[in-house]
Amino acid sequence: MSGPVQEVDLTPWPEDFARHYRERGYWRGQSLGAFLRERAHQYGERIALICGARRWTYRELDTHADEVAAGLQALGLRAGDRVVVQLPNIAEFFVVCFACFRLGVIPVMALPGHRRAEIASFCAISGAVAYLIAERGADGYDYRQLARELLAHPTSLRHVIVAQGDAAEFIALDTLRHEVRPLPERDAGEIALLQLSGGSTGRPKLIPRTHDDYLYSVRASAAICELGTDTVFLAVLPLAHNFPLSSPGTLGTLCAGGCVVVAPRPDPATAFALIAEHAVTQAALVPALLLSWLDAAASRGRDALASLKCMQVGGASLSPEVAARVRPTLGCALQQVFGMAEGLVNYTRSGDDDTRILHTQGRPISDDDEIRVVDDEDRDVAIGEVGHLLTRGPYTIRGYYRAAEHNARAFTADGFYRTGDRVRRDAQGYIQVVGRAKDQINRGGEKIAAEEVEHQLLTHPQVRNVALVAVPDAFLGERSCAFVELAQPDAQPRSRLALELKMHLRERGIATYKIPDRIEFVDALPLTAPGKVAKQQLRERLHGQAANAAPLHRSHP
Ligand code: OOB
Repeated sequence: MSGPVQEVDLTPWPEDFARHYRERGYWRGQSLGAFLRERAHQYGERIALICGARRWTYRELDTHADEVAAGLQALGLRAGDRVVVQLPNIAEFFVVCFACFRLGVIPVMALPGHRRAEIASFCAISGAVAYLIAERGADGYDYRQLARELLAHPTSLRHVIVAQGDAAEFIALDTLRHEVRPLPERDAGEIALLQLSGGSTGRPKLIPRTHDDYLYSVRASAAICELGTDTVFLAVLPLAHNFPLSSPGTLGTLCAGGCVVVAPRPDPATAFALIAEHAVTQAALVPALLLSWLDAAASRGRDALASLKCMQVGGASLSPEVAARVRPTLGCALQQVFGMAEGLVNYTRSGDDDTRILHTQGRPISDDDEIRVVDDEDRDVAIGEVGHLLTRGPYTIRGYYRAAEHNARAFTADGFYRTGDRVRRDAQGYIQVVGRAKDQINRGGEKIAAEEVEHQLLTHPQVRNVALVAVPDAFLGERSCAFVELAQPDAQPRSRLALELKMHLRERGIATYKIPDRIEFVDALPLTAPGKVAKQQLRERLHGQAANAAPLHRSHP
């Protein structure tokens, strides 16, 4: 009989797998801190980062990271401590992350859109001792206010550090630049960072990525994407997200000796100006953003984009029709990227024919990425058949951070991660994503765990039951619709109630992108035999309306 399951930070790879990954040269025992040091020796005076008017060489970035590591140490931070990092797209993001990597402090990669509910969860799960913010986001949001709200309740947080702008009562990052002292080298098998899972359950999940596994995915991605010292990568998506960070993203660019240009905002006006000014060669976008760039290039012309060589698109489904517009409209190649913060990343390759590039989401990074496509009973389906994607490999986690109960469901007994994606795979290993089994909404690449929003809505006294489902949307791919069963259906006008429910969610401090785009009131939610809400029926209801050209994208009311 087994006792209660033990919570662990890092579920290790079995020893025979670990040995194999080392023998194959995937895991090289280098930490992310040592990686930057090595690049600084190699590329010292080359420009590593451009952010606004600032340009930092590899050597400067390396030194800044050392100084801040010393400052964080002086503040009392120690190896193994967790720090929630929530920064807009600014160069300090890299300084802070590399400072943490050098100290062995573990950054939790929060996104700028997260609000009190999410940040409080990340703190509670990780026991973070510090929260690192900027005064304001690109949208003007004041993160110091969020910090104050967090500190108003019991919390593990001891420090709030402000990396840019007015620190008010908190610690300004600039005051933390200390004289550099040598630090012990980190063990590359340790957790380097905690990524966030898109999730499908009520509680967010943190993803422990080790130095060894993360760096392998970065190095291999940079090679597959053919990055080099001539690469100029424009970072438009939130810097902390796994796609622009590591696939191959900013870290891949630094790995290759290229230059990272940080875009404060992703809109075409901002991005096109930066592309022209810095002769950008690559960028990574989600499909919704690609659409807005395509429309802008089609109407304004693409003169500003002459330097672009390759546009990477991933994070959500890209339709072949939109994919086909990339070369004629932007004048560069398209590379599809299908990845996940848990690990596995797939790329189409530059030599692939158009059918592959337009219609598939590529094939895995590694020969040792094991892929299974299975039916509901975990039996392998034939090549070309649709099934659930399971994966295991040298940079895919074996378990979430401190989530033993969930891990038992999210992984098979032999360590395959259940991605929740429905795919088909061809004889050459190319994967096409056809849908999703997990209870998640992919809103333009931003992932919403349905259960999380449902739990929040259920805290409103008028909500008896609720189900959040995806509504097809021409721009974002999907938006969210909450079907709500009321406790007292006639208590107040529904239009007012819909507004009140959205307000309620805002007050509970959830990220704006998670607030339902639309709310539908129903007398009773349809149930399946075991008494679960029949979400498929609700989705079909919405699809039926879409076919009738109802304006589904409009927030309701
Ligand atoms: C990336 O990472 P996450 O963790 O935000 O989301 C992963 C999920 C996948 O399981 C899949 O459901 C969806 O996002 N997804 C795609 C896709 N790329 C990701 N669905 C359809 N087509 C694609 N190309 O989104 C991510 C991480 C690293 C690289 C790229 C994307």
